[in-house]
Amino acid sequence: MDMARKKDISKTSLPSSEPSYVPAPGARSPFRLSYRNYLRLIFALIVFGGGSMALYFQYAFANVPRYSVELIEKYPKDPAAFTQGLVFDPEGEYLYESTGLVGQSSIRKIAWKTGEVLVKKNLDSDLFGEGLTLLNGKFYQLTWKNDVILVYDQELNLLETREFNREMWGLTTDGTHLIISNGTSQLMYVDPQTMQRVRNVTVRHGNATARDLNELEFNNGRIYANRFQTDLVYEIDAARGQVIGLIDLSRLWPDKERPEGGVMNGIAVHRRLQKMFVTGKLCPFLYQVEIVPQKK
Ligand SMILES: [Ca+2]
Repeated sequence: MDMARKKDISKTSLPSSEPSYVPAPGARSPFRLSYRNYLRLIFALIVFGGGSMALYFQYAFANVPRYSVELIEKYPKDPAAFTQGLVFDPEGEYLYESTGLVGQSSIRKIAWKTGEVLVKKNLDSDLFGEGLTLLNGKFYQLTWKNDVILVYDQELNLLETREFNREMWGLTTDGTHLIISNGTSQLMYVDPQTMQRVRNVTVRHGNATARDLNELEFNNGRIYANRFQTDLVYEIDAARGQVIGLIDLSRLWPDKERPEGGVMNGIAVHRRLQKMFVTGKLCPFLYQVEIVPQKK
């Protein structure tokens, strides 16, 4: 992905690739077969067998629960922060944030109820900050295309710079591995000691791949992932790599109040409270939310 696309962060609607039964008005029914397609169907039935075809259509049209959010509380936050990573410490005492853009990238310790930035360390001017997580008492901060992962102590003193020759976007942890997104449907599981990839997981939505995975948050066997350029969060069963829910955050931050480039990005679960907090790039608030079924 080039810089031009990375910076093109205008808000878009839900992905158009999602399965749907509903044809456009006036559209020809997908179930009316031409003679040629009829022959293709017969051929497919012979080759794949009826059972496999049924399975194919089951996954092709798989649907998952859709959710919205109710706002519980909102807290002030630096509106100049181009949020790329967000995580609480285990007690939820402080919030930690990674911000991006060349020349503006930083790592921050924040008093989350007031938004006060208690510690801010700027990255070297050539580095573009990305995902952030806390594992075994160390913060890991990704860089987008700089081929390095920065490792800090709990006071955000830089301990070491590790080499990782991949494009990197979002980051979380299952308590063992670093889990890294790169804007595709792939999640890379990485050993934090060796920085070697242990495995890749392809995230699927029905039989399609769930693209554009960005900021991440692992909680109770699930990974929540912002979808790049949208206000949509995928809820992913981490063990199966399967999308099991779609959460729409768009109602939190009115369009007319957003600056250019303002889009939801940043998820942090407060473990003790078991509450989800979300924010956006250049967003003036941190939102505490409750996930609720989407109204029809
Ligand atoms: Ca996160």
